[in-house]
Amino acid sequence: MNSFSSPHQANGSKKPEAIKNQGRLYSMKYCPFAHRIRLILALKQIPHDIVNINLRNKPDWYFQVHPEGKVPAYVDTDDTVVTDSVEIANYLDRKYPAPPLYNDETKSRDLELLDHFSKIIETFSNCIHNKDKRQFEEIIVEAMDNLQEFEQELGIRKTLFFGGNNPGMLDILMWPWFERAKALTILYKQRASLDKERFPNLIDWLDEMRSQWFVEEHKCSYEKFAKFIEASKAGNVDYDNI
Ligand SMILES: N[C@@H](CCC(=O)N[C@@H](CS)C(=O)NCC(=O)O)C(=O)O
Repeated sequence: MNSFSSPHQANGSKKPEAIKNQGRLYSMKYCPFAHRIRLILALKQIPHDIVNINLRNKPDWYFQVHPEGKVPAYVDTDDTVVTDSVEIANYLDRKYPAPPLYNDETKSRDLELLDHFSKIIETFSNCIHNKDKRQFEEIIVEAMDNLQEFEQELGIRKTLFFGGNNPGMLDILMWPWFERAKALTILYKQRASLDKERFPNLIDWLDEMRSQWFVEEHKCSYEKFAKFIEASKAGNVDYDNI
């Protein structure tokens, strides 16, 4: 069951049996943090199954896997449990080095940029949860300013991806938010897009990322993501039927 559409387990469900010689990702279909790990598992072709968790009605047994009941969590074949998407991503990269997702020259800058990207994640999350009370235009101006550094970095590296000729760790860890970004225009009923003059490198990057096989395989439509957010706010999210 490595389908990312496997039914979301709710309280009262029985914990699915582990499969021999396969790691397990605990996920939720629309979670961008879990999406990061699905991309890495796919790219590195790591044998695994996916168990989705109903985050509104978590199974009791899930708290033995992740004490806070969050996704993603990864349980390895030797029962090692790793939580937090960046930790899991680095764990998998160490254990399955092919293809490599960091290179020595850019690793420290990648980690710095990843840290700066958390500001964009925070802005996105505040927007979808209605915690940012500013006008949409004002939020977008700030987000674009924060993206400028990423545009410049691609210009300095002169490569299609932050990872070079192929997507690397930074590309993958940022992608889920770019794929969901247009959901904001549905939720706020206002248009926003990257300006061609200001963000030529990032626009090319988006096109290239979108056409990677492992990205296509795990595509999360922004329309469905917006529906998921609206249903979550209304308190009637049905994870398996959006
Ligand atoms: N820092 C964590 C964040 C994970 C996270 O916030 N996951 C959300 C779903 S997208 C979650 O599990 N929410 C349920 C909860 O907080 O109870 C990571 O990178 O894995």
